Order: sequence, then C-alpha cells, then structure tokens
Amino acid sequence: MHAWPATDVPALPGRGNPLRIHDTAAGRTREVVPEGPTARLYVCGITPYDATHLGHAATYTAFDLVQRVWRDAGHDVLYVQNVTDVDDPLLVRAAETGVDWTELAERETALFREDMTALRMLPPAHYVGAVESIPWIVPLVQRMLDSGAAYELDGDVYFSVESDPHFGEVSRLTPEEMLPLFGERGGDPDRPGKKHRLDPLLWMAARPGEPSWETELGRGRPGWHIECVAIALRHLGMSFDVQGGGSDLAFPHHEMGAAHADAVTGEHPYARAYVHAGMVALDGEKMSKSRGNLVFVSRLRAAGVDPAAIRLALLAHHYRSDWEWTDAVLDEAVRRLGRWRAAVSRPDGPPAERLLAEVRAALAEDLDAPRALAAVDRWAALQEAEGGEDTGAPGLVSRTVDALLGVAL
Ligand code: 5CA
Ligand code: ZN
Repeated sequence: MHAWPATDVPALPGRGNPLRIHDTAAGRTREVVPEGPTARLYVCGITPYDATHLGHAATYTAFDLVQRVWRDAGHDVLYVQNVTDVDDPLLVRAAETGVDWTELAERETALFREDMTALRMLPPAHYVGAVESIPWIVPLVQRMLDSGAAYELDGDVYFSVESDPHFGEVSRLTPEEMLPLFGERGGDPDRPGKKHRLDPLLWMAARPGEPSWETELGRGRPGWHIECVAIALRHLGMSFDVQGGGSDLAFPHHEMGAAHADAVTGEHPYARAYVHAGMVALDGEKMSKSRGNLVFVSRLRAAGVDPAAIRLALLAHHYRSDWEWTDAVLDEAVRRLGRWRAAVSRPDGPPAERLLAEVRAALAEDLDAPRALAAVDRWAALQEAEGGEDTGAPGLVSRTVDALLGVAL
C-alpha cells in the first residue's frame, strides 16, 4: 500500500533536546532515546470504514510531533503504520451500506491520505494493510500453535494470555479492570471453550458471507492484534522505540500485541515505550465511528477551513488529555493562525533564538504543544507591540513553527 507524499521539514540551527515522553508501561514520563541513529516508531492506523475524524487527527498529530522532535534531535526516523483493511467493523459497515468491503476500505484509505497530506503529517516509510500482510501473519500464528502459546477452538485460533509472564505490564490493569474493556473493544470473553476469558483471537476460520483466505491454517482471516505485530516485526523488529495509538488501544490491543510478539520471538520487550493519546469528545462523548458523533477533517476542509488552523486547534490541547471539540476551539485556532501569519509577514521582529529554544524544550518535555504555542504567541505579541530589529527573526519563527509543529505560515 502506498502512503501519502512527504512534506519538507526545514532545517533549524543547532540541535533539539532528547525526547521525554509518558510511557504507559512505566506509568511515568521518561527519556526515550533511540539506541541507534534510527528511531523506530509504529503507530496504529485506521480501520477504514469512515472518514478521518478529529479524534484520529489528534492522535496522529501527537505521533507526528514525536517524529519531529526526534528528527530535530538528530535521529532518522523509521515510521510504520498499518491499515486494518479487513476486520469486523469494516465488514459490518460494508454490509449495512451495500458497498463492497474492499471498495469501502480503498475509498476511506484514499480520503485518509488526503487528510494526512493536508494536515502536513510526515508519512510512514511503510504503510501496510492487513490483507497484504496475511502471508506474514500465518507463520507467526503457526509458531504460537507449535509452542503452545496458541490453541485451536472449532477451527479458530486463540492466544493464551496465561502463556505470557509479562501479560498486564503494558496497560498495568488488573484482570478485573481488563475484562469489561476486552468485551467492549472487540474481545469475546463469554465464548465457551476458551482457556481464559481474556484470550484473544489470532485467526478466525472462514464464516459464510465473509472474506477469507486459503492458508496453512485453513481458510480464514487474521485477528486484529496479530496484524500489527506481523507488520511491526517485519519492518521494525523487536524492541522498537515507540508503539503509539490512542488511549483506547492500551488495552487490549497493545497489551495483546506485546504478548504475541514475546511469544513469537522469545524476546522482550516488544516496544521500549507505549505512548497513548487522549480521547477527543464531541457533545460529551468520545468521538467514535460507532457512536457517529463525528467531525470529519474532510468536511471541515470542504467547508473552506484552512488545514493549518485544524492542526493548531489540535495542538492547543496536550496530547494526553481528553478534551472536547467545539466550534470555539476552531475559532480560536483560526485567530491564532491569523496573528502568527501577520507576525511572520513583517520584515523584522524581536530575536527568535529564545523562541526556538522554548519550543524545543516544550515539545521534548512530553510533547507539551500548548506550551510551545504559548511561546509563539508571546513572540507574535511582542512583535506587534514593540516591533524589533532582527530581519532574520520572522524567517526563523516560520521555520521553527513549520519544522517542529508542522504548521506552514
Ligand atoms: N485500526 C485500529 C488500530 S490497529 C484502530 O483502532 N483504528 S481506528 O480507526 O479505530 O482508530 C485509529 C486511531 O485513532 C487509534 O489510534 C485510535 O486510538 C485513535 N482514535 C479513535 N478515536 C479517537 C478519539 N475520539 N480521540 C482520539 N483518538 C482516537
Ligand atoms: Zn494496531
């Protein structure tokens, strides 16, 4: 699958700070410094049955910042993202709307690419679908069957959570906390015959009317978690730097993924840090495709909203907080963008080196974008009030905002 076009990242003087970021598995913010010159990042992609909403966009913006901070600190970034182009919600939506599921997935993935391009998200080096990954998924499931980490139930294959001594270390939840989430987020705790109620599906035998593939495991299709593991192991290997996604993925998705990967490789850990973005809500409830309370990036764009303003609206909230999208959030971002653009279009201004240092420091400290925005606000206000002599300053501000925040002024 192809990704979307890359945007240029302007060069900045000097070097950025090492990234400190909140690791769910550690339960605290800590330095996540890549071991080699190349930082390795896996971010869970969309299930393409509906258009990109602002919740998705907020989560992808957080991981876009991770890349920008790493790059600014001198690392190359190897970034991988998946597309869950076969899974229950996609098949259900396709059936409900009478659209072929492959067409639905292709259409929504194409729209997602357009949205990501408009929002200036750095593209992954590998953008990989579940369907095209089936040849890589099957041997992993087979290996787990051989080692006893997986077992068969009426032709389906389950992972045994009890086979993993580290199970629970990603989300840090107790089994009592896990159980309701597992049921809400795609699991089947009540299916009779499972060894443990939390065991997730690795492989589903073909069901009538559903897509399936002929493999050594028989006809069927992959479970959700193993999809991401197969893609991450193929393109990044074990112990990559950051596994990212929204907070709704910490359990079960990232917990199960880590357990699958340990079982397949006999190594640990899967990722060196697990990073989770907060949930964006609309009208008091988490924005979600299943609830239908959505504001789509593509709709805002079609209504003439500048994508840079959408991006600024997202950046005005700390990535880990849960927050609510309102029209006022967007209005404020539009005004801020206007102030910034006016400021950098003047011929000179107050020196911008301190601003660059402040933005770098804010982002390196657990991606504190609101603090970075406040620093740019201060520079713009100072310029408006007092002007300044530095003819290089507007250019440096513009490059800082572009390179580190992904906003083109
Ligand atoms: N395909 C799987 C991941 S492998 C999936 O969760 N797809 S998704 O389309 O449902 O979500 C894509 C990403 O957006 C995930 O990281 C998810 O956590 C995040 N996300 C979904 N809803 C919201 C929301 N309301 N606020 C913030 N992030 C969200
Ligand atoms: Zn995933």
